[in-house]
Amino acid sequence: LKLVAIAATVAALAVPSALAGTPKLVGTVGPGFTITVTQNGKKVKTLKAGTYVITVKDRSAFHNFRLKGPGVNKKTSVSKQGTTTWKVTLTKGTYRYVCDPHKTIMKGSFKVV
Ligand SMILES: [Cu+2]
Repeated sequence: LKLVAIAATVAALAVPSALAGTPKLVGTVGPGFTITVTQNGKKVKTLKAGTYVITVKDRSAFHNFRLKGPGVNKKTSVSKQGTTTWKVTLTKGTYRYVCDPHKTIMKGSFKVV
């Protein structure tokens, strides 16, 4: 039992350590009609090209979060809530994030340089 517990601990640590040093972003949608992408609590306007870990917080059962741009088109489910983590490689260009059902009002973008 002790060995199992140690193995489980090692497995749990393996994923975060592999991503250590990777810049973090947070995408949040809902519970109201809001959608944001932040880094260290500030709205993202420009980023350097590279690999990022984005934690997506989908806080509504009638919104979703989609990130779309060069090489990336990922989304959460409209009907589900929860937190998801994506590892994305961002290259030069414009990335847009939207809530698909309300994309005319729930949208934003940032540039990767
Ligand atoms: Cu929406």
